[in-house]
Amino acid sequence: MNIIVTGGAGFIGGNFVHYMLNKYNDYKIICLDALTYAGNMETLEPVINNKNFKFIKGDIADRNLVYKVFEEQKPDIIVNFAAESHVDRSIDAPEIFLKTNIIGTSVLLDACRKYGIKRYHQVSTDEVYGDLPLDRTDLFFTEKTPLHTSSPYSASKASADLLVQAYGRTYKLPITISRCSNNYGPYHFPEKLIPLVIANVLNDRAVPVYGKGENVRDWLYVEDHCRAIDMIIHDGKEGEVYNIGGHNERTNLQVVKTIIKALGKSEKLITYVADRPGHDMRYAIDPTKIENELGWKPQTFFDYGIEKTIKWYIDNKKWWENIINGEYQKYYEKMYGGK
Ligand code: NAD
Ligand code: TDX
Repeated sequence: MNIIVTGGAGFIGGNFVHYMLNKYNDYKIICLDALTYAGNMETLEPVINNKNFKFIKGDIADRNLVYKVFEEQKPDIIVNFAAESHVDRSIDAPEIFLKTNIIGTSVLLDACRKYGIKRYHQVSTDEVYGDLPLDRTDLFFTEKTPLHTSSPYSASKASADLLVQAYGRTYKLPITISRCSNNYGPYHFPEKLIPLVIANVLNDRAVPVYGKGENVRDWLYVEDHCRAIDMIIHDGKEGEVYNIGGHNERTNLQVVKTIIKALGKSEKLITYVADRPGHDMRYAIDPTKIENELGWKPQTFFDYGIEKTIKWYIDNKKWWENIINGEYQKYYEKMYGGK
C-alpha cells in the first residue's frame, strides 16, 4: 500500500507518519510537505532512514509537481494534513489560507481524479461547525451540525470540506472526511496554546491568556487522532464524515493552571491579554458515530496526556528551542508585543 501523507512534517502529520511506519511494515509512506514555517525536518528525523519512508518537498497547490508525484509514486491513499493551521495567523493574513487550504485541496482532488486512487481522506477540524455557547453544556457537534465558521482559517477548512464532498458526489471519488477537536502532544508547534504555555513556563516568561481564559476546548491526545484516521482510511465508509473527540473539555485557564502546577511554577506568570477577534467560545465533539461504526475510543485522557506532553517538551528542549530562537521570535513580538 502506498500512502501519500501531505503536511507530514507538521504536528499531526508528523505523528501520523511515525504511527503508520511503526504499525505497518509493508506500507510505503510518502510525505509531501512544502516545509513552511510549521514544517520541520527534525520531526521526521526518527524515520528519515526508514526504507518504507520517502520525503518530497513540494507545495500541494503546485499542480505540475503534484501530478508528477502521483505519476511517480502511484499512491493508493492520500491523507491530506497539509494546511495553514493557526487561527491567529489567519486573522492577520488570510490569503495563504485560501491558497493552501482550498486551492491546494482542489489540486490534490484533481490529481486523484486523473490518476485514480482507492481513498482520499481530508483531515478537517471541529472549527467548521463554529462554536457552542458556554452555558449549554448539553450541546455537542455531530456530523449533522451545520457548517458555520468564524475565522478565515475555519472558513478555508469548511470550503475545502465542501469541495471534497462535491468531488465525492459529482466524480464518485472515494472520499472520507474527519473533523477532530484540538490535538496536543509531541511535536506541536509552539505558537499553539499548550506548547506555547509549556515553553513560556519553562523559561519563566509571561503566559498570555486571551480575554478571560474561559473559552473551552475539547483536547485530544494526538496519537488517538492518528489511530482514528488509520481506522477511517481502512474501514470508514466512502463519502462519510467522522467527528473525532474524546470528551476532554477544559477552559483555557484550567489548561494553563494545570501546566503551571505540573512544572511547579507560580500562577503569577498568567497575563491576561486582548481577546482573539471572533474568538470561538466552546468546541465539543460528539464522537458517537466513529465509536459505533468503527469501534474507536480515545485511550489517553487529558490528565495523563498532558503529563506525557510536558515530559516530552522537557526531554526534547532542542526541538522547540531551535524554533523559538529562530524566525519565530519575530512572530512572537508581532503577535504579543503590543498586547
Ligand atoms: P501544522 O501547522 O503543525 O502543520 C502543517 C504542515 O503542512 C506543515 O508541515 C507545513 O509545512 C505543511 N504545509 C503547509 N502548507 C503547505 C502546502 N501548501 N503544501 C504542502 N505542505 C504544506 O498543522 P497541524 O496542527 O499538524 O494540523 C494538520 C491538519 O489537521 C490541518 O489540516 C489542520 O487543519 C487539522 N487539524 C488540526 C488540529 C489541531 O489541533 N492542531 C485539530 C483538528 C484538525
Ligand atoms: O497565546 C494564546 N493564548 C490563548 O489564550 C494562544 C495561542 C491561544 N489562546 C487560546 C485561544 C483558544 O481559545 O487558547 C485556545 C487554543 O488556541 P490555539 O492553540 O490557537 O487553538 P485553536 O484556535 O483552538 O485551534 C486549534 O484547534 C483546532 C488548531 O490550531 C486548529 O488547527 C484546529 O483546527
